[in-house]
Amino acid sequence: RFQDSMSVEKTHKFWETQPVGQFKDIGDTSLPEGPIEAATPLSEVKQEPYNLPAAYEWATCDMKSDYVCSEVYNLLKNNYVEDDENMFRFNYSKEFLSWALRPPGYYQSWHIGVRAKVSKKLVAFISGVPARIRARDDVVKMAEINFLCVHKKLRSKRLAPVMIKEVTRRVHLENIWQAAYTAGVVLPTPVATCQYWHRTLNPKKLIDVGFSRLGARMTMSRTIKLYKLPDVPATPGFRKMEPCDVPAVTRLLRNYLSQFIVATDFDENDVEHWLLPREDVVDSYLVESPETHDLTDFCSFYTLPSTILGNPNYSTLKAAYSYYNVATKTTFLQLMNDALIVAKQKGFDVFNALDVMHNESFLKELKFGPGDGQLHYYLYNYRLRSALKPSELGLVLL
Ligand code: NHW
Repeated sequence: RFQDSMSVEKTHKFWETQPVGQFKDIGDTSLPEGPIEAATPLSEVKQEPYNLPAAYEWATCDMKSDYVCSEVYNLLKNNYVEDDENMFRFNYSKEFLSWALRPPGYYQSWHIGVRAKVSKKLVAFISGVPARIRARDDVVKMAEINFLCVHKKLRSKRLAPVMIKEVTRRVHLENIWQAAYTAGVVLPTPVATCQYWHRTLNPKKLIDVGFSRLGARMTMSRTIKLYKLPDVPATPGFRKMEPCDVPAVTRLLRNYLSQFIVATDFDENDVEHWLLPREDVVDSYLVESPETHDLTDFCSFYTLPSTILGNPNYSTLKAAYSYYNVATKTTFLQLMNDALIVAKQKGFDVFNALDVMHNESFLKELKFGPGDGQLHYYLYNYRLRSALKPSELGLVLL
């Protein structure tokens, strides 16, 4: 089977019309970095929503409403991203969605549903949240687009392009002209192509559900021994992050992220929202020096279970996803080993990490194995001279 990079590029009737890097421009270093199209006056932004097929209507989703949050949850639970073999489907929790969609300064108008006019059933969704993302020296206000989902029965009807145009319009109305998003599919054109790595925590279950296979010349008991972890973290001063840590964590993180070519630009409000621990949503730990009480190291992961499709014994795969990590005094190896230990204690079956930032420095030694899918990062209306290496990216989207 040919890999994406070798296969013939598909045509993209929609994406060819959008201000994104195009395949034909790859390698053309004469094109300038930065916005592809200039911002237009707000009075020139289309005031009315795009047209939907007659049976459907737009609905702005109030994610503060438990009922609406449940509707979005159920749409995604049944129709969102599956692996290539259709064995697993992401099952973002309601609490997670409420967190992911309501960061500081969020716009309710960017939480966009499509409903059937008669039944009012929610059949599609797309969302944006505001973020500052730095590309080289340029800190840009962007929308992070996520949770694009069309009900399985409405696929391949070109609904997605209309939804993307509508979210673009509503982002423009807030005078924001750039966006960042990730996808497993190849579109024009990735700013980076990353890989997921998986660290087995519960080998028996992962093998039983078909997530992994027993290695060659391995028995189950040898496999269990291979992935065994200590019961408690090893680093002195390793503890859960607390509200009083927000200023120091922000300093640690800002300093760390400044070295990457494209990175998130977190201030204290962002750190409070995105990194303070929330049960079953996001976990953050840090190392406080026992002598000086300085915060020297930080690690975090978010909770994203997947539904196991059609397995008689198990219904949910409990997965932790590496989020932002900073090591200044402890080694990344020891820090992330402690992250694995707490994730195991919390009952996760697997710990996933992308090869972004300095993650390569611990993946192999901590017994992560490469996954099969790739995750492509994209920017909308922002050009970089050439694609980045994963290690040049300081950005993790949910
Ligand atoms: S990626 C997860 C996306 N969701 C899923 O995979 C869930 C399961 N699949 C579905 O629900 C994280 C449907 O298959 C979807 C497509 C809805 C994906 N990104 O309606 P049609 C995100 O949420 C293009 C972008 O017939 P469909 C990030 C495709 O290439 N484009 O297809 C979202 C084709 O265009 P082309 C995607 O299968 C970022 C067209 O859609 C895409 O019924 C969004 C076909 O449409 C994807 N993941 O529905 C962009 N998948 O030109 C934000 C397919 O190739 C951009 N397509 O002909 C920035 C906007 C804000 C700017 C502000 C300045």
